[in-house]
Amino acid sequence: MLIKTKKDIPSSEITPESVYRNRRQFLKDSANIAFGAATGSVLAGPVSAQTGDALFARAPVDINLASKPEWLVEKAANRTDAPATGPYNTDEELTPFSDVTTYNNFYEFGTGKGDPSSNASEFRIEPWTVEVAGECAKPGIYALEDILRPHTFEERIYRMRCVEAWSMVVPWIGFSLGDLLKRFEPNGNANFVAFETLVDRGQMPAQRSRFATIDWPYQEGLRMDEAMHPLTIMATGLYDDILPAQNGAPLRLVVPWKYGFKNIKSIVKIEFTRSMPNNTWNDLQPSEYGFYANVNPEVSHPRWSQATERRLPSSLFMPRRIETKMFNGYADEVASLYAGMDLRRNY
Ligand SMILES: Nc1nc2c(c(=O)[nH]1)N[C@H]1C(S)=C(S)[C@@H](COP(=O)(O)O)O[C@H]1N2
Ligand SMILES: [Mo]
Repeated sequence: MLIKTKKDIPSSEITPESVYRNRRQFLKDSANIAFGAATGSVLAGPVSAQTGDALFARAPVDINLASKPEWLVEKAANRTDAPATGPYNTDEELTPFSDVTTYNNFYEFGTGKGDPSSNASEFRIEPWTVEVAGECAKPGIYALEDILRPHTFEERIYRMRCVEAWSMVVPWIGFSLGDLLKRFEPNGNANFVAFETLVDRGQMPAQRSRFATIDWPYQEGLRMDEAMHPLTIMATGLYDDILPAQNGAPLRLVVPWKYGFKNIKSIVKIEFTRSMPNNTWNDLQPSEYGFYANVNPEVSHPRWSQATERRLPSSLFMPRRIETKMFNGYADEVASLYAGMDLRRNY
C-alpha cells in the first residue's frame, strides 16, 4: 500500500482538490487497514498520526474574505465525515475548486459569472448576525456564533443544477437546516420559512447600481416540510474550508433537488410564515421561475429545454452534456413530498 504524504507532492500540485482527495483517500485507506487488522491480513505498514496530520494540512489558497474567523475555520476543520455513499454523498467526479469558486451566480456582486469572485475579495463576515422572526417561540437577533455553536458540521457531496442548465458536484460542509429551525420552536402557523440575503451597498456593487433589476434583498423560501427534510442543509464551507464570499459566506442554503436559485447566499434573516413567501426569481419573471423550482427534465423553461445539462468543468471541446434527472437524482428521497401535485403547474 502506498500512502502519499504531502511531502511527496510538489507544492505546485497542491490544489484544494488534491489535498482534499488525498485526505479522502487516507480516510479510505485507514478504514481498509482497520478492516485488514481485524481479519488478520498482512499490513503494508503502520499509519502514524503524523502522516494523518500531514494529509490534513490545508492548501495555501486564499479565500475571498476580509478576514477568516478562527473559530469558524476550526469548526469546519473539525467536522465529521458523512457516510461515503448514499444520498448524502454522490461519488460522481467533483467539480474542481477553481470552477466552484469562479463560475458563480451572486447578482449582488454583478451578473457575470466571474463578477462575484472578482468583486468580493474583501467581503466582511465579522460581525454577522441572523434575525429570526415570525411564527416561532424564539425570535431574536442571533450572532453567527450562537447560530452555529450547537451544530457539528459534516460533509455533503451534492449535485447542484442551475436553472440555466449547467451543473456541478460540490463537497459542501454544513449541517441540517431542520436541526437549526427546531431550536427556534416554530409554531403551528409556520407553514413556510423565508430567507433574506444581506443588503450592504458599500460591499455589494450591484446594489448601488441604478440599473439593478432585482429588488434587494434577494429572497427565497421553502415549504416547512422541504426545510425540515434531511437533505436540506445550511452550508458553511466547501472543499475543506469555510465558504468564500462568492459562494455565499458565511451561511447559505443548499437544497440539492431544486434549481440553484433556491440556494440563497449570505443569509441574514430567517422568518417563519403562514403564507408562501416571495422568491426573487419568481418575482422577476413568474412565468419562467416558480416557487418550487424542483429540478425536472420533463418541464422545459419557456426559452430552453431542461432535459440535459452541462456538467462543469465543460468547454466547447469537452461539453460534458449529461441527462438531467428528476429531482436532480434525489427522487427516492423527496418525490413523496410532492405526491398528488401537478409538477407542470407547480414549477
Ligand atoms: N443572494 C443570492 N443568492 C443566490 C444567487 C444570487 O444571485 N444572490 N444566485 C443563485 C443561483 S441562480 C445559483 S445557480 C446559485 C449559485 O451558487 P454558487 O455560485 O455557489 O455555485 O446561487 C444562488 N443563490
Ligand atoms: Mo442558478
